[in-house]
Order: sequence, then C-alpha cells, then structure tokens
Amino acid sequence: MSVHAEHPTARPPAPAPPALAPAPAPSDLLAPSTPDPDDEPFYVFKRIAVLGARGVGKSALSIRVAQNRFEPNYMLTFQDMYQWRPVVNSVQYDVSILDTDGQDENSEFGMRYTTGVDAYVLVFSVRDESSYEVIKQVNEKLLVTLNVTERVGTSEVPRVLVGNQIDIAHQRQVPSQEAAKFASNEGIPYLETSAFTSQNVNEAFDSVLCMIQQNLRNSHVIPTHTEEDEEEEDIKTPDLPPPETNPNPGCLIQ
Ligand SMILES: Nc1nc2c(ncn2[C@@H]2O[C@H](COP(=O)(O)OP(=O)(O)OP(=O)(O)O)[C@@H](O)[C@H]2O)c(=O)[nH]1
Ligand SMILES: [Mg+2]
Repeated sequence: MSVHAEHPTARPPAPAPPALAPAPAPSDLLAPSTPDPDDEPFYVFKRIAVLGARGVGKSALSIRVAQNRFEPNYMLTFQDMYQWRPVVNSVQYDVSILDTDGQDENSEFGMRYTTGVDAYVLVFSVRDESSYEVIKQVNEKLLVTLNVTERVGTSEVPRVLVGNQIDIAHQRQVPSQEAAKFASNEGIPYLETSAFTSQNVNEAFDSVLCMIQQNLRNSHVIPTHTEEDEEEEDIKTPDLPPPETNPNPGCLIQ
C-alpha cells in the first residue's frame, strides 16, 4: 500500500501537462484572419480650430458638437481641446477641436492658431456687429499667416463662416444677406447656428471636413494628352461629362 495514498495531506498526482497545439501549417500563417468585432475602426485624424471674438460661443459650439450638450455658463477660455468622432461621407474621423481664446482687432495672429490645423470654423454672433468685424479681420490674418495670396478659390483653406446665437435673433445686428455675401466672396459656406438649440452646429463642422475631402480629390493630377499624342497612340477621347461648376459639391457652397 502506498504511503502517499493513505496520508491525509497527500497531494493528488500532478495533472498531465496540456497537450501542445500542433504548429500551424505555413499556409495557415498566410490565411487572412477573421476581423475581431472589438477592433477599433480606422480613424482619419484631423484638427479644427474655432476662431472668433470673445463671447460669441466658440466654447459652446465646441461642447455642443463634441458632447451634444449646451454649456450655459460663460467661462473665459485660454485654450481647450475637445474630441469629436463623426462620420462624414462614410469616412470615420477622430477630430481634435481647438477651442481658442477670443480674438480682437489688435490680436497678434500667431502660428499657435494654425500649427497642425486642417480647417477653421470662423464664428461671430449675429447679435454683435463688432464680432462680425473681428471675424472678417481674423479671416484676413489667417490667410496672411497661411500665405494664401490668391483670393479666388481660397476654399483650399477649409473654412466655414458661422453666425451663432440665432436663437436670440430678435437681437440681431448682422443681416444674414451681408454675412452670406462675404462668405460667398471668400468661396466658403455660411451657416447660422445655435449652440443652445443645436441648429446647424453639426452641419457647420461637417462642412469643413467635407471641404478637406474635396480638396483631396481635386489634388489628384489628371495627366494631359495633346492631340498629337492621341494621333500617335491612336487613343480615342471618351465623351466626358462637363466639368463641375461647383468647386465643392456636397460641401454647402452655393
Ligand atoms: N442663447 C445662446 N447662448 C449662447 C449660444 N452660444 C453661446 N451662448 C452663451 O454665450 C456665452 C458665451 O459663450 P462661450 O461659448 O463661452 O463664448 P466664447 O466664444 O467661447 O468666449 P471666450 O472663451 O471668452 O472667447 C455663454 O454664456 C454661452 O452659454 C447660443 O447659440 N445661444
Ligand atoms: Mg470660450
């Protein structure tokens, strides 16, 4: 009789080690793996800066779009960042929204507003004429800083003009037509928003992402063929559709 079998504290025999899985065949290593549903989707990273005078609602708009809530308290901003993950035209974005301190007529417009920034939301308050004057100057300083000299088609710098606080439009000081005309001359969309009701807020931020997509499409160089080339190569030019007259189809540009 075994001593171990009768002893009260005797340990059971150690379990046999688990059988090792057979090594995968080389062909299995090349087989595509099934996607894990928990995998993070592919995000395109972009940064949008929100510019404008003090108190026009830059923070309220940033918070509305990123967190879908209204911030009623006025807290002077030095600089904040919000994360927003929208899908625009089937592209999944991870956007950093740079909520800036308010600018005025005399603000030095340094590179701090433009470094790493892909697009701009230019905000004024429809009930504050002076904030409209400021945003026009900010727009000018922005283009100078980015060295944009060509005034026509400046939509290469994705921007949207936003007249905020539309829910208190009975106090309106800036006519819609005037702001729309200015935006149209700049080749950018104009939207009137309310951070309070959320009217047009997503549309405004979406529109600059759409402009980024459009600029990317336009940057593809189409190789040119001369008539001689075609004769030599015996290429027949297909009937192409007329070129787009709208520089930003689907991007809210009138
Ligand atoms: N009714 C209404 N109030 C708004 C709207 N947007 C902002 N506000 C309010 O206006 C005040 C100023 O808004 P902020 O978002 O802090 O303004 P800001 O542009 O970030 O100001 P600075 O950080 O100083 O440059 C706050 O009390 C907001 O709640 C809006 O669309 N409608
Ligand atoms: Mg703020």
